[in-house]
Amino acid sequence: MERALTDPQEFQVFSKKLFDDVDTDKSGSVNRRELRHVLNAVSQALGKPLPTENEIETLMITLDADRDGKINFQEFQDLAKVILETLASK
Ligand SMILES: [Ca+2]
Repeated sequence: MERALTDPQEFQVFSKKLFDDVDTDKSGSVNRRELRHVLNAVSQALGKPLPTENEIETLMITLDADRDGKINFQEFQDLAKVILETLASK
């Protein structure tokens, strides 16, 4: 998985797979419920406290560059990068 940090092609594969996993209703975008779900899973994997609703809201606003209330694949890649770096540095 660490290769995805340095290899853009590997990163594409990693982020696409993660996006598909997170987008459980296969709508093509990630809503707040799905975002909360993945953040909870990552927090649990790291043994950290679960994110608060405020933190989820803030992240949602930060990621949602086109302000349509959903995170599309383009927008999701920023989060995928953070998740990858976090898990890799564990
Ligand atoms: Ca969006």
